[in-house]
Amino acid sequence: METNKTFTMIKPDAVAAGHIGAILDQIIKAGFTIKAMKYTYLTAQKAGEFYAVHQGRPFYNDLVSFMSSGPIVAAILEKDNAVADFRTLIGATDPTKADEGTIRKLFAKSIEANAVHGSDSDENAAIEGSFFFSGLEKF
Ligand code: RTP
Ligand code: MG
Repeated sequence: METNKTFTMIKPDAVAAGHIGAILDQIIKAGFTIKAMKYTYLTAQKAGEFYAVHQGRPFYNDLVSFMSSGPIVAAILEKDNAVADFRTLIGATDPTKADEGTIRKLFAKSIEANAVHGSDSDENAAIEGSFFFSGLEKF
């Protein structure tokens, strides 16, 4: 299991608000290397599969429609301690609880439209990266 990679999405709210460049800038300045990246779109079915772990939670249906409401940027990132360091960089799920200077504090609109996704474990980072990228696209 690799411990130096994580997976992220810039979510539809942040793409629509024109924050792709500013968010990538923060990610790179924090020491992450972009290993793979694409500008793409999740259908409701694909969003449902991606967030299947949350099926049954009260926010699941809204989350699926939000995540399929517009284009996203998906990327695999590399850094020592990538999963934990990236979650520190993005801040708490609820932007009102996120630390100053974090990506969600700066760019998130709400607990749902919270600008970015970050994997929560090395195992999920590998699963989520493979959801979007083939072996050929990962180097
Ligand atoms: P993510 O998976 O997107 O990186 O976010 P996270 O770990 O911080 O939060 P998680 O608990 O995994 O929730 C996934 C996403 O669902 C939306 N959410 N909405 N309305 C709500 O109470 C609520 N709670 C979560 C957010 O978009 C959250 O990032
Ligand atoms: Mg999560």
